Amino acid sequence: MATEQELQSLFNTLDRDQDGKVSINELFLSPGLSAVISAETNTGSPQELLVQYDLDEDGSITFEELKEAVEKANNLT
Ligand SMILES: [Ca+2]
Ligand SMILES: [Ca+2]
Repeated sequence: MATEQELQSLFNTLDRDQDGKVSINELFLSPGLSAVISAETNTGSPQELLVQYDLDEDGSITFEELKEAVEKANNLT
């Protein structure tokens, strides 16, 4: 479980180039944080997260997309 604030700080850490999106490469660069994201979204891997929740299919996860994924997994507190 995570709060929106915790998610935001996780997201900001993952977004290394600070373009407002977390790409699959950025997920692979931080395996520990990726594992947290996988757990919070009930997905098995960054690829699965992208397949299921990259709603506009740009290859990156925005904070809105991440939040929705965590909400759908019932892990947002
Ligand atoms: Ca980025
Ligand atoms: Ca996207």
